[in-house]
Amino acid sequence: MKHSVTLTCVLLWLALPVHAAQIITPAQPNQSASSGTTITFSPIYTLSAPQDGTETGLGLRVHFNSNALQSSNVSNRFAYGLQPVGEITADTQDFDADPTTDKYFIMPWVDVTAQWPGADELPLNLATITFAVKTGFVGTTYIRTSAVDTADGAAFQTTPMTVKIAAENVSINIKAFLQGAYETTTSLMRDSLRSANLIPLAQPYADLGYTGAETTTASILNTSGANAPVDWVLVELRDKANPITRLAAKAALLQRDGDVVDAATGSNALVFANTASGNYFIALRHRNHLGIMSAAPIALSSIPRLLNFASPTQAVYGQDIRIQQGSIRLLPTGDVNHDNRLITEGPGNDKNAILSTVVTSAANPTAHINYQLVGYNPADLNLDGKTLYSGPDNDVNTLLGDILLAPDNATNSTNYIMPGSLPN
Ligand SMILES: [Ca+2]
Ligand SMILES: [Ca+2]
Ligand SMILES: [Ca+2]
Ligand SMILES: [Ca+2]
Repeated sequence: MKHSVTLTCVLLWLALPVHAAQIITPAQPNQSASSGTTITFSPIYTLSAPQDGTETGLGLRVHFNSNALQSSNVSNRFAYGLQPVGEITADTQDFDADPTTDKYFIMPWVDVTAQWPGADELPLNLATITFAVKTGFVGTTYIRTSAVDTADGAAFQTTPMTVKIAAENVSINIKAFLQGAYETTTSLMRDSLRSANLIPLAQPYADLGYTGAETTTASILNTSGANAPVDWVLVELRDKANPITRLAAKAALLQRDGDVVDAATGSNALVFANTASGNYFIALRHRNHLGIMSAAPIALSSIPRLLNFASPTQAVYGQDIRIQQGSIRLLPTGDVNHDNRLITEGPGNDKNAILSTVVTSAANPTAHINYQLVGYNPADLNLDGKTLYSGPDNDVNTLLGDILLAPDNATNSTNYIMPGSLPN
């Protein structure tokens, strides 16, 4: 009796198919990347001995950290038994036992005839999965796999892919002049805002949709001479394929001699942290001057690249609206209301914005039209620290001159609308 039980067990064991472990190994287990680039994950499939290749398929989850990576494409999928790729799903049950891999998607292969994938195919590359490395993530992240279903009785073994994402910076030297502040006698810009202690310590570009945390220091604002700060400016890196899209921005200080410098350090090299080397449109904006942008995308890397908007040979995007002043070029002043146009007559005009700033100020309770309003104000078009609607050094005349002499205003009409060239 005892003998027959043993024999029955042996026969039963022989009757069962001999199943192996299904094994996934990344083609490149260790990769290095930087933000803005892409990496590929190629899961290589094989079986532990015997490699008979007669399985019913595999349901493979691919796990990744969505803070570091964005799944962008699955290609070259092994065709036999192929089923559609699943949606990207939150890994709330943490199937791969790694809490940092918060998302997964499923790639299934099914063969009811248990001939998957075929012995001559092993080892085989199941797919090429492309991930974009997200901007801002620095450190090590993993792509792991787990099995929804293995072939009947098969174990599952997997090795993760390790991705080390290094910080990458790009650096630019920018030079530009603002018409409102420019003084022909010195060929420098005036620093009246600075000398009147009106330049804020924190960047002032929330009105332009920029909420960066840049600040400067009292020490930098105490600098006099050619390197004295004139005002804050905003530098933008825009998408080479779509120049309306701002990919990165940095508020910086403009010096009297035209250098745009880091607000915290005073360095001429403006460094954009966690930004991949590559081609970008570069735009320069100011609170009340029309902005400007490079004519074409410019290759940036960690080695500072010079962009001189003051030079007539620096090509600019769209119509060249810069004001000619001898051999240099100036950004036109006058956009009090930040609508990327200069207007002196009719709806939305910048001239009335100056008037209403003066007459509605609490400091001017009797609403005098010729009141000199002291302060850091977008209506102060010549950046002398005073908003003035009429009289000597008023803020209206330069705006009016820009309108009358605009290249396309053939009739020198005061109701001409001068469009900015910065796409928005
Ligand atoms: Ca996980
Ligand atoms: Ca300088
Ligand atoms: Ca305007
Ligand atoms: Ca003024």
